[in-house]
Amino acid sequence: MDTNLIITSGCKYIDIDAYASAIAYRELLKKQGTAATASTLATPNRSIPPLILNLKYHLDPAEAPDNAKYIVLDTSNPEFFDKRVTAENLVEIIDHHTGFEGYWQSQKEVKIEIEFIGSVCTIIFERIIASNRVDVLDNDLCKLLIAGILDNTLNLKSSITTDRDRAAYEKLIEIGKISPDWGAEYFAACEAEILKDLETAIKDDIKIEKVGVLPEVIGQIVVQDVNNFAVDEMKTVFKEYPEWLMNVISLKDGKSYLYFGGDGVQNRLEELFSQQCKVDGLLVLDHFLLRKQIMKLARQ
Ligand SMILES: [Mn+2]
Repeated sequence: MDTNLIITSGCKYIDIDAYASAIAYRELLKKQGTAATASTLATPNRSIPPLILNLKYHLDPAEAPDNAKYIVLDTSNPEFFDKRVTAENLVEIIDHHTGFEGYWQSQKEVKIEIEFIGSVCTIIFERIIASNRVDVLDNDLCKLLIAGILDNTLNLKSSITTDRDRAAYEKLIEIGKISPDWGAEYFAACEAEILKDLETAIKDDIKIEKVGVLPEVIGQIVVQDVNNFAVDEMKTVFKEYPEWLMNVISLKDGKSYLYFGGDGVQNRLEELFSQQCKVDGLLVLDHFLLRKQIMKLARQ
């Protein structure tokens, strides 16, 4: 396609929220007469299982013309943008992570929408509706957006879930005539990928960013039941890092199990969460928090 407008996301890995929102935004722009491609140099992580890759929508090859302009979704920290993005070729950012809103407000030439809601897929869905382009929302595109919303909000149960996310989910189910089982099917497909290779699943979702008192290296994984989680296998992933934190979200009991390593980390975490560890190297929160919420807490 003859276009220089490229929709992309972060540089290390991309998750289903970035993947689905980039594809849906491309489809919306196309319908509006603006040709765009959606591509990444990053690795799709385990939130994009074969079930998703077998839908009819895909990313485009990551070829970029010299005069390419970029739209970045699902991240606003310039350090982590897709490697093709520069200060000169960036035109728009849509994100739901905190920390860089102020910086981008001062960069007047870049269009910005950064809101702390459940998922970027919700924002793209709302844009489709606001543009009167509900006709782009066929069955497969609805499935993609629903997967992004459910993954990033933990099945709409995370406290970052807003009424906007819930409304987007309900409307997508209705518009695409999607079976209410689609969410469970999607989560089962992700879990199967994780169990196949836990180490890779963890590695493909590590954030390296220094925020407040937190260790610089933070992993996250969602499991049905923490009792089936292979803690020793997880720890081998972090061997190379002097300090690290792993957020294991256990859906069964609705808690975050924060495993960590490194000198002084225990004291810093106990202070941040105003809570003592019952076992060394593990802090159990009585409710689950997403990594972005933990990072937001540490920024305050
Ligand atoms: Mn996201």
